[in-house]
Amino acid sequence: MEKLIITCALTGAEVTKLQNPAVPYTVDEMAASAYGAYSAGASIIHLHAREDDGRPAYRIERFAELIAAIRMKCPDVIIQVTTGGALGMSRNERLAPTDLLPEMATLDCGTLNFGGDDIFINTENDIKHMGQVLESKQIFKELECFEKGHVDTVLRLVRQGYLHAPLHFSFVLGVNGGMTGEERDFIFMKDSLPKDATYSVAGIGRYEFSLAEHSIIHGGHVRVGLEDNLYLEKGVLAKSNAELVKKVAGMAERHGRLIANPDEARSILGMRKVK
Ligand code: KMH
Ligand code: ZN
Repeated sequence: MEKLIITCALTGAEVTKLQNPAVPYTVDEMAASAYGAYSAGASIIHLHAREDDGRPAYRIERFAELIAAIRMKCPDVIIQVTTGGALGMSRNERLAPTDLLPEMATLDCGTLNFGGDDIFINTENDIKHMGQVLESKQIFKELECFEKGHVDTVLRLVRQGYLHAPLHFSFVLGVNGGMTGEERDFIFMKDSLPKDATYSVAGIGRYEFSLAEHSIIHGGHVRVGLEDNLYLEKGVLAKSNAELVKKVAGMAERHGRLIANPDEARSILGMRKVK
């Protein structure tokens, strides 16, 4: 089996320090959290920006500061910027960090309810436009799919010539409004992919570690982090992103799966160039 690529989603846009004081906001907090995750085995950092008070940010200056601070501490880590941003951001706001030409970025592949009155909007034209922006800038895409219809959309857009290989998917399962994160959901998603595609799994909330284990066993990759889940175990808040990564690294060891370093991750995913 390939080595395991662990992604750490440091902070996202929705969780707060009121829910868990370890959620990083400031540039220093983000860099320290990235370093902890990287030292524990993460080779990809999934990056959202926050202002110091925790508000989601899309300012290119803030992303530039964050990337520089993370690079200082983790020179070879793969930085994956979000283009999902936060609910309510426009297409151009969400694309802002791609002007920094990061090595990797997410592409969200369908609309879904996001709890209460919230909707995470990704129209077909959004996906086509944002996908073409990433490809034209040679930024490696991670295709975020919250349910099976999103996978089908990607495969259709590939057939129609709007999106191109390499196809690397992220199944984000367990969002209220998307697909749940039971084992059968994961199997259905992974069995729907073409043979040469790669995938990582991000379980939201209580699904984080059960899905990580299924993916480790089946040869997929794993995303964990405070963006997705605030708890180390039921009723116990995680003290850091590093703690969540360490838990997955321990699981991988028990299953005999080695952990990929960033360059190994680049090669497994077929990333075009090492920056
Ligand atoms: N904050 C969510 C609405 C991504 O990073 O690409 C979207 C999100 C997806 O987190
Ligand atoms: Zn995200």
